[in-house]
Amino acid sequence: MNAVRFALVFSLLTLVSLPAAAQVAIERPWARATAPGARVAGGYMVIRNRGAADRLLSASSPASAKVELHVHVHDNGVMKMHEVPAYDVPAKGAFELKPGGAHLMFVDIKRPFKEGEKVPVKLKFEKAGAVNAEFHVGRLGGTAPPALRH
Ligand SMILES: [Cu+2]
Repeated sequence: MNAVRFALVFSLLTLVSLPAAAQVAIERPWARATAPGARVAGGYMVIRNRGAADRLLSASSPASAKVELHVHVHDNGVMKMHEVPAYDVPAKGAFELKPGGAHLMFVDIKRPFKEGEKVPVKLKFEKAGAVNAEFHVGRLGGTAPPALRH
């Protein structure tokens, strides 16, 4: 391979391996404190995307057996939540997780989430790859939303 071709191939490889993680930023990651005996906790954040469209494929945390991607849907006037395989994060846009909407569901938490603690979460994006975030545990709501009791 001559030098020009090598340079071309090398620059293409460099392009492909650019640190895509820099394209995705996690803003205000937080979780709700949990009531005694609770098995699940909700996590929220804004996924800011400066690059091409991406997808959040999965999440995991040492604080719970698993972390599911949930959305809320209206079902005959009743709010229900269910798991989805991924969240679509639009190009040069954002995807927001918030109470009453999309949220991370920490399932089978290993101990209660206490206000003021931080919960480490590893997020896996289709393009950006692994992104780590620390979820700050906020207040326990006056009453847990019914949707959290599943
Ligand atoms: Cu949920």
